[in-house]
Amino acid sequence: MSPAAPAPRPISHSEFVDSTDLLSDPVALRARAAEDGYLFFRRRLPADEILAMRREMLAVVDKYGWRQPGQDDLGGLIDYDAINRLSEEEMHRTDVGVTEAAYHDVQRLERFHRLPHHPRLREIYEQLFGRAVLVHPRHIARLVTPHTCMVPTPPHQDYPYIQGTTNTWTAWFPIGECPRSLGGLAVLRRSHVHGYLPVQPAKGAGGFAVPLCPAETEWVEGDYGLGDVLTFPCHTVHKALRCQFKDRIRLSMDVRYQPADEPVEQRSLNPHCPLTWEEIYRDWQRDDLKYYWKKFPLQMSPWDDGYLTPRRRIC
Ligand SMILES: O=C(O)CCC(=O)C(=O)O
Repeated sequence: MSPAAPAPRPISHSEFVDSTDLLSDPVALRARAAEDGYLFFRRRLPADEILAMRREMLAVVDKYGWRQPGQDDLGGLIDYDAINRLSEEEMHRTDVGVTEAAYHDVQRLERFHRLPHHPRLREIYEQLFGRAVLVHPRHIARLVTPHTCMVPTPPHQDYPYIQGTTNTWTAWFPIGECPRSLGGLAVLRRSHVHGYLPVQPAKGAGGFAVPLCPAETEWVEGDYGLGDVLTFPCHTVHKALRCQFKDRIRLSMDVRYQPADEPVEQRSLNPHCPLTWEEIYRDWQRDDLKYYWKKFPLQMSPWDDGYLTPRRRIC
């Protein structure tokens, strides 16, 4: 008789555990990361820096007429009709929640490229890696509007989209407060231990999802305050929660970090849009972050299409 398939474990939900107290103890920090497959830090980034970033992103949203009138420059109320006048095709050109023109405006913001280098973010990865940190310059902004074609980012791993080293970590942080009702990011605790999981086409950012089957047990989530940061290695499965509002925008950033002496794939050094770096740098006040990655003797690795090739998964 063949042995019966193990019964699927029930799915549970828990709250992020704050790891701030482990930042001074790299051994304990790494042990928690290895155990849980994520780290969460309350108020890691200064509130005034997040609010300044929010003001600049919302000014772009305002420029295109998608914000409701009568709110201050930090208010995230969106004109549902105005945003829904945009075609699905236009929205899908970026999949970040706004049109290509608006996304390019955000990508040109100097502050958007400066924030990921904040010493309080770098400190996390200096402690985790114990050696020089490479901040990937390819930052992603999400301006998740209530356009009807926007669906929450499906469960996925970042490795297929980033490649290079499996030791790359994502930092995800909202640009403003983000209660779970606004659709923050959740992680599947310990999912990194499975390594690469095959993908299937899915709706939502990235266009692929991992079918979860036995891996799906404990989703960890929380209400993000100003400056809170979630970080995880590139095999940790994560997804966005569904936004409960039809009139609010969720602003957030995805940034990647890796040890500078491990392989990196060329796309991680390119902008996350068709602009060139020169076009992005055009109005910057300072030069120190222009092409900063070129000072590292980087070891380049090739792109492999196979990771984003759908395969049947046996549960
Ligand atoms: O913010 C989102 O909806 C998706 C972010 C994400 O998946 C990532 O940072 O890798």
